[in-house]
Amino acid sequence: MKLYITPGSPYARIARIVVLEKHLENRVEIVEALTRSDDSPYYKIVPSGRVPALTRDDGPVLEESAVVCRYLDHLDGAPMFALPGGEAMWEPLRLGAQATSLLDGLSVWLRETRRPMGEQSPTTLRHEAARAERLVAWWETEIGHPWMQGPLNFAQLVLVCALGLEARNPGFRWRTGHPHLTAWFDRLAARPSIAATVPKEGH
Ligand SMILES: N[C@@H](CCC(=O)N[C@@H](CS)C(=O)NCC(=O)O)C(=O)O
Repeated sequence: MKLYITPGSPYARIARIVVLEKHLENRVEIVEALTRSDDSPYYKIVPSGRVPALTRDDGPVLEESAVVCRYLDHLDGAPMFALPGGEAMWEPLRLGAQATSLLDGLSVWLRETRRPMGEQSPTTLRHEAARAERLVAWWETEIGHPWMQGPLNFAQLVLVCALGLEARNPGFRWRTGHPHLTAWFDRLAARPSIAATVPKEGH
C-alpha cells in the first residue's frame, strides 16, 4: 500500500501516526505527493489532490484522514481506534468533531498565511485566529474529559495534530493561559509515533 502525504500536512500526520501505532511500516510505503501544483501527476491518482490518500493493495484509493485511518486500523482485525457502541459513542464523536473543527479552521488560517502578501485576506486571518482562540479556550475546560485522558484515540490524534500546528504558524500561540491543555499536549507529544511525525515546512 502507498500512503500519500506531505511533510507539513496535519491531516496526513494523523494517518502517519496510525501507521506507526499499528506497526504497519513494512506494509505501507510513505510517498510524498506534489500538491497545490498545476498538472501534478498526483492528480491522476487522487483527483482532489488532497493528502492523505491510501492506495490499497487491491486497487481502490481512499481519501479523508478518518477513512484512511479507519482502514489502516482494521487491517489486522483488532482495531485500537474503534468507537464504543450505543450511547457511549456520542461523547467520542462530540469531542472528535470539536478537534476536527479546530484543525479545519487552523488549516484555513495556515493556508492564508502562505499566500503572497498582497493576496492574503486580513478578514480571514482575523476570523480564523479568533475561532482558534475560542476553541482552544473550550479545550482547556474539556481536556480533563476521560475520553481525552484515556488510551490513545482518534479525537486525541486530531487534537494533537491541530495544536502541533504551532510549529508551522507563528501566529498560533495557544499555550499561554491554558496550562491543562499544555500539559496534555506535552505528555502526548513525547509518545514516539507523535514525536516522529512533527510537521515540517511545506504544504
Ligand atoms: N478533510 C480532509 C482534509 C485534507 C486536506 O485538506 N489536506 C490538505 C493538506 S493539509 C491538502 O491536501 N491540500 C492540498 C490542496 O488543497 O490542493 C482530511 O481529513 O483528510
